[in-house]
Amino acid sequence: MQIEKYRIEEFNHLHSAAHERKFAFAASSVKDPESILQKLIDFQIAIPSWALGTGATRFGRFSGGGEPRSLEEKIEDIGLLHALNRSSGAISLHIPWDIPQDYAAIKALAAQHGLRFDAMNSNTFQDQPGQAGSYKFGSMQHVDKSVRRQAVEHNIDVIKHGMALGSNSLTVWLADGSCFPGQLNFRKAFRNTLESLEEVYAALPENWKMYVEYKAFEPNFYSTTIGDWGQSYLLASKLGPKAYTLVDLGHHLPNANIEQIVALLLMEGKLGGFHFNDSKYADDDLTTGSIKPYQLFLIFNELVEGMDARGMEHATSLGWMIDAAHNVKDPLEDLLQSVEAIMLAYTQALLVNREGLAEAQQENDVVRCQEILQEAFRTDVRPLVAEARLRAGGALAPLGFYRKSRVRDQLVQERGLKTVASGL
Ligand code: RM4
Ligand code: MN
Ligand code: MN
Repeated sequence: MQIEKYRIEEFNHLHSAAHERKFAFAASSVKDPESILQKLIDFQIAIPSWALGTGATRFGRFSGGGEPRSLEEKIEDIGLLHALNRSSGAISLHIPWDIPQDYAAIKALAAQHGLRFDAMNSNTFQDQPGQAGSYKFGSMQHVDKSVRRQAVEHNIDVIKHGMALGSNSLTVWLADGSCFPGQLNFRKAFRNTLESLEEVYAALPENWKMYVEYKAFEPNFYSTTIGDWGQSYLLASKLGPKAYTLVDLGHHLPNANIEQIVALLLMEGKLGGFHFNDSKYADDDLTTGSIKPYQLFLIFNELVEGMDARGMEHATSLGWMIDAAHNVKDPLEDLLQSVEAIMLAYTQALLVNREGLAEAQQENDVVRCQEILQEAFRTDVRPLVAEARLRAGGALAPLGFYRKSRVRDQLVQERGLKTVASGL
């Protein structure tokens, strides 16, 4: 389905008087609202192709119906999100879950919805039918060279799919590691991984980036070969200038100071991209901003400060992607909430009084440092984000529109109740 523009306009009209009042107040209390609005309009967050259906835990899966049955329908779903919020103008594909059959047609469809192809994701954590070697004991780290070779070939294949679609980055996340002490020689596993990644790196086109994602644990529970940002940074440094670390918010040990990790990676020019989600305990893949919105703000605070210090473009210098799963919510509603939370945190970070903070830090005025950060965090920036969306042609309240026009019911009617999307 497609949402006609006039329906969004009609909806916005109903809400415009209230919005204008709130926006006038919000704009009058910030410095240079126009430049903030432009930054918000430019900022796009890629939607993962693997998170448009209902996720599952190992205990069960409870589908809500109307899930996309093909890559085409996934693009259509992201098109719906983007039509409503104008901030979801990209798709991140997971291979082999979403191998395009007809590149030209897929590209044309994406373009029709205003979407570009963000990072391509490879998958060497599951065995595929007909595959010669097994990834049960790892892929790029594997003791058997032929399995490592197979993993390398797969990644090179993913790059080729991405080239055909106009993507320019590859995200490598490895489940490699060990479940028990003694199972693995750590040094050999790391070296094998490096050697394999070097082969993939050599196949990267000139303008491509490689994102090396880390994760503390799961599915391996004793060690993970790329388990933290240090290990990822080490690999990215050894690989070369096209390799970067990717930070997934759910991939740290409890209470890790992610904002500090972000600051240092940025300082070293090695932060490549983000997988947004939220978590309480581990890789919970919950809606971004649903559990720790202050942490999200603090991360954006470091991102804005660090990117500005290096003269980087907020919208394009890093890969911004969501990586979430939806077990109890409608995936599209969940994604609308995540994008909104990201936009809010970004906006709040733009409001931080940078000179004031630097001065307070210099004077060791700890109280004032906190006041400055929380002044920004406690500002209601929703009207600013809504105004940016309005100017870009989106809905004042995307979720409100989605529910009022019963988008999910229509999708169920079109696609059926018992559809299953490929992915998590
Ligand atoms: C992993 C990791 C990867 C994602 C897979 C599906 O935990 O976050 O980025 O591609 O899940
Ligand atoms: Mn991830
Ligand atoms: Mn994950």
